[in-house]
Amino acid sequence: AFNGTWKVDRSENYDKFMEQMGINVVKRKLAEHDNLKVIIEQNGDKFHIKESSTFRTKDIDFTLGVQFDYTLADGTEVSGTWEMEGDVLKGKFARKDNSKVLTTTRSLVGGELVQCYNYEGVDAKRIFKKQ
Ligand code: MYR
Repeated sequence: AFNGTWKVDRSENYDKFMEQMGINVVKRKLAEHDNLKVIIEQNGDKFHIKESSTFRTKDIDFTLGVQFDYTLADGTEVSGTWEMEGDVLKGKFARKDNSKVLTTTRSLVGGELVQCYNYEGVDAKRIFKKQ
């Protein structure tokens, strides 16, 4: 169901979220227009994701419930897991620099992919349209 090519369409409170993450204003302005695209391929418990944006392109492989490392576009390193709860993907990732936790979910809402983020009390959303 998550399979496909998803392009970011709009974001909610993403600037505040990035600010809470400690990202400076210059990078936040660039990140606002990052043209993020994620290609998701799910096979059972295994996911392959191709991420591309104005910052980089990156291939990510993970298995539900199995811890993996990931580096955010600004260089912040995290480690954590994705799990499936019903129709919702729930991710929990700890930053390696301060061990604080970023939680994120992916769900399908009205044909759009909605990714929610939380870090230290600040919530944000990015909404993707299928290509
Ligand atoms: C993936 O499934 O796409 C790879 C793993 C994602 C890990 C957590 C993603 C959080 C991204 C937050 C970006 C915020 C930039 C401050």
